[in-house]
Amino acid sequence: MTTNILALCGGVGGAKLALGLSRLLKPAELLTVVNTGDDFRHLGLHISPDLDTVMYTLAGVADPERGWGLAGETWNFMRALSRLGGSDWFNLGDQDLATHIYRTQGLQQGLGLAAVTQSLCASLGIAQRLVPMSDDPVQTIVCTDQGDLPFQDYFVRLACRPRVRALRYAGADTARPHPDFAALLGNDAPHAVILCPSNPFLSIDPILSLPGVRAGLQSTRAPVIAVSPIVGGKALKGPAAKIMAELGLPATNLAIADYYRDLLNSLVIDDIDAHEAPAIEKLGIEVRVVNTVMRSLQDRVELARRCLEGTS
Ligand code: FO1
Repeated sequence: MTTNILALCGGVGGAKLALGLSRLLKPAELLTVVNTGDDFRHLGLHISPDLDTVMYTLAGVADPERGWGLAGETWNFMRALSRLGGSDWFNLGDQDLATHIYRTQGLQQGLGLAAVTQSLCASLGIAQRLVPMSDDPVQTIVCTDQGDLPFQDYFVRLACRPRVRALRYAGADTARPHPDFAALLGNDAPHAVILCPSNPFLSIDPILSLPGVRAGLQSTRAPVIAVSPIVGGKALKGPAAKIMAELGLPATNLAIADYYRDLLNSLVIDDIDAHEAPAIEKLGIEVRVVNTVMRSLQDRVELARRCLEGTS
């Protein structure tokens, strides 16, 4: 199979670009690798939030306001659980529950996460190839002023309030990248690698921490193109800018470029940040100035088209 484009992505922002790419490329031409550092076990279920978000987005069933979960969701289960005094800080919608139960059952039967994801994608009518970064567990741990926190505790339960000091990805040193992903890091290089506009620390770094991934991307002959998640000094969604400040980095595209410097050929930044282009180019990174704020499907497709420019 010829994979022309390898996309690495996390949740909401990454999913939007993955959707744009999927409208321009044939299913066989695109491999989307999704972060699983956010995965956790909750109420006995295996939850894979970023896989869910990308799947639901590609299937056209994601909730457009929240970005995660299903459109038209109902919350009877959560209300009932709450009345019983059960754990109600992480919201599992009535329909969404089916995904988590199906996944958990598949894993219990000995299927890997990639196989269960493939089956879920087929049921949702998704033709694009979507794989978890690894079948092996990796857990993003946020080291904060309130101690080391599992990702969803930091992100949802504590609403990203604790100050971040560092991040680590437990299990990443031994987790094996999905074989289709690993193949593209060797001789079978794609025409381009796209780092979606996902949080570098929470979504892309867990993928880069897997054995051989960073080195593979450093030495690949494919151009590596990142879409910056920072627009006008802020993250469009999520805590990227807050975390950058807490880690002593300015919330600028230049800081993003510098952070990915060892990997990057091109950085895609928003029109509003055009003034940053010369400083980024001084790092030896090509800059593409475009609209990166994806409000409509047309915005997603157009951003994907600009990412693919020059790749064939
Ligand atoms: N995000 C929230 O902010 N609150 C929630 O209660 C929540 C529930 C949830 C359930 C299933 C799922 O697939 C995702 C869910 N998310 C929720 C999103 C998720 O925690 C984050 O957006 C990602 O982990 C960050 O990319």
